[in-house]
Amino acid sequence: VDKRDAKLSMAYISVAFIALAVGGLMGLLQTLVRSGKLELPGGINYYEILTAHGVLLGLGLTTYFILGFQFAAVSRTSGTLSSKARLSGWIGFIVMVIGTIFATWMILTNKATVLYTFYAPLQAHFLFYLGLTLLIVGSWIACGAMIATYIRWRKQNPGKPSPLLSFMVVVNSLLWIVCTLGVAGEVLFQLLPWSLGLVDTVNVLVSRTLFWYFGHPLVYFWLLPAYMAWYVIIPKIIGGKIFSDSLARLVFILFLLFSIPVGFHHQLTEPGIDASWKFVQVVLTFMVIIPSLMTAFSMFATFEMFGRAKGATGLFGWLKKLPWKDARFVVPFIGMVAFVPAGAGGIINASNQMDQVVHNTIWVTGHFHLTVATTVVLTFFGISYWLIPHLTGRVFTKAMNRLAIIQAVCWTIGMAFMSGSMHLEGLLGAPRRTAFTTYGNAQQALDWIPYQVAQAIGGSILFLGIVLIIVIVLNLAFFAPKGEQDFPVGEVAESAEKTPMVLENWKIWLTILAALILIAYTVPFMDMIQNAPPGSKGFKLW
Ligand code: HAS
Repeated sequence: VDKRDAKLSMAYISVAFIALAVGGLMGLLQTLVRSGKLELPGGINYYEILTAHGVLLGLGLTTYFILGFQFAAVSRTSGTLSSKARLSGWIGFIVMVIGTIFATWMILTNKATVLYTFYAPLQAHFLFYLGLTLLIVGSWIACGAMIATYIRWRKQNPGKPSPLLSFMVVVNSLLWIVCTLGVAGEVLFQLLPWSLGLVDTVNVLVSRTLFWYFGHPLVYFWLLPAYMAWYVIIPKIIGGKIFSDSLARLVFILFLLFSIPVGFHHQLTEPGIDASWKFVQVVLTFMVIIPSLMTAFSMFATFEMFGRAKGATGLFGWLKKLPWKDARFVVPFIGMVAFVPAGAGGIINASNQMDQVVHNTIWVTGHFHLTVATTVVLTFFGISYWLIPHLTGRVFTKAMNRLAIIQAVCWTIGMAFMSGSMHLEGLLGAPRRTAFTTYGNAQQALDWIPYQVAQAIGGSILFLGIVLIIVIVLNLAFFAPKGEQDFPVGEVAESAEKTPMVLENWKIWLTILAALILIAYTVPFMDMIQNAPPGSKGFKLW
């Protein structure tokens, strides 16, 4: 990666790790408070730190890391950014940082204690919403710069399939732009005017629906960069080949199509949405599971092909041939393994009847600590181990490699305790998002306490994991020996079929995407506006 692009990429990644350090500390405090082992000093309230934890990690760490990684990926595979694209990258970054400062300031002063899902009826100070708007606008500018670099490559190489990693970045950027339109609409037309006192009421159902139109694809915006690493980077690290370029592209296109029109699966218990529309979106949710199953297949194929080429025999002999001492492989691999139960949990959530049991219980919190906080985050750590030294002109030493494996083991044990007990406690009916209470010593609530203590133990082990990753990142950024660290990009296996160009025909995919969104949302949205509660004003949006 060109040095100037490396600086840009590092700027984003640095903010991501600052968000991890602060957000992680909030997480530790939270598990201790919830288990009844700690009372927060100075009148700080539990929901304030819960909001800080969710926003800094769910929206801050992820978005900054992803954009930093994607800039490096585009620069590495589609060529050095043009000066205009790089400038846009920096403008996007500055706008995002200003937005993040506003939002964090409001949260830390208890003026935006609205949780990371921030939809109505909880209301925040308008500066919080302004901050979020800037965060989104900044990210659009950044994504625009990446897409422009891809377009330049395609113009220079007519008729050829683009580099796989750049293609994937474009899909994820498009997914992000289309899904953030929903939350931008919610913030601009509902939350900002409401927080400024320009309107008295807002339609809560519309607010929640616009949020979840964004909120579900958001989780795939987190997941796809991890998949980029699994498909393109991991094969090179292990010394193997990408199983199929076409399959990888098809998987990404399926995510683009099916990750957006599914927000209702977060609203299955929501009154005001007709059951038949929920059914339609649940069917689409099951469609979005398919590309993950294809990914599992593809990963197994890559590993098996590699192992057999190295002479492995028997059903699972190839497992022994994988580089178990290389943190760049092992850490994301643990993430992959975690995604097996995590994905199964997602399928449970998506099933209407079973969701009635787990919805709004701490099971859901357990689900997303396995998906985003284990699968995705461990893969991001695995990426950092080669990306940061690559960008800073240093090397990932053997000592750091050892520490990275210890870090991952620590993370896995901590998360097993924390997320495992969250799942079990959820099945016993414990609600999510509540501070410590025994509900007047009700027996059911007393039965939850051992699980909450287990969560606190897991949370403390995880915090040790955060300290270790910060030590490693600081080492890679400032102290590791100078040298050259490779940015690994895999090659496609000779046996793979030629990539059909239709996979890069954006007109087709964006048209289908628009049609799916319109089918899934138009009628229910009209219902929500027509049936708006009495007292609603204007376009009945508020
Ligand atoms: Fe989810 C709630 C359904 C995936 C994140 N989810 C959430 C929330 C978050 C979140 C943050 O339908 C909470 C939102 C809130 O605050 O309210 N989720 C799904 C489904 C999937 C899914 C169907 N979720 C994710 C991912 C996330 C994420 C990914 C973050 C990155 N989720 C739901 C639903 C709810 C929900 C409902 C709402 C619940 C409610 O009531 O509120 C699917 O995409 C999952 C498919 C995945 C698989 C796994 C494939 C396995 C692979 C690994 C291969 C392993 C290898 C190595 C090769 C089918 C690819 C193995 C080696 C060995 C040796 C074993």
